[in-house]
Amino acid sequence: MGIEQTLVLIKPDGLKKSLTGNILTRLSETRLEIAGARIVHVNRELAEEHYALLKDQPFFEELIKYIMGEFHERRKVMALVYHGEAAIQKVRTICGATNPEEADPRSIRGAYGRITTSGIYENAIHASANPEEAEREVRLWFSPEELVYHIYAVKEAEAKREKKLFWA
Ligand code: IDP
Ligand code: MG
Repeated sequence: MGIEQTLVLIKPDGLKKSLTGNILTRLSETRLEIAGARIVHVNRELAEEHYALLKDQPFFEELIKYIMGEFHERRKVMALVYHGEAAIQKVRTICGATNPEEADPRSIRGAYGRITTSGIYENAIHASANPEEAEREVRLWFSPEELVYHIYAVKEAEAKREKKLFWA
């Protein structure tokens, strides 16, 4: 297994329920390091790219609205990259099963998740499921400059002329 990186998202229900601190505390049980963290506005393009593998599922459209924050009046998530030995499995174990009602009650999803009356799994947290998914997701949500360690290939290149925001 060796050193891995995995993407974690605290989903809009987790933010709305003020669970950020609790979830980060639970994740610290893994003794993994945080390689990067950001609050991200989730537009439809990012949401659909993130869940591209699920686009044929009947719940896809609701899932996109959920991760975009449409049900929780906040269009943002907290994205983190955890780094260390067997990071992917360690984080998945603490998250618990996808269905919050089947998840171990001591897991994050078991403790904080719910299924809404319209059938959405509000399970508070996302974590990459395997190495291929982890690489794809870390590269989707973070630029290399936002991470303090790199396990995926990076390259140096001249930045194209791009507009950036500066403090006025
Ligand atoms: P995972 O998040 O445990 O990796 P995935 O199968 O990748 O599970 O599904 C992504 C997300 O889609 C889940 O976390 C959950 O929010 C939602 N989801 C998955 N399966 C269902 C379902 O059967 N009904 C409603 N929502 C679902
Ligand atoms: Mg998944």
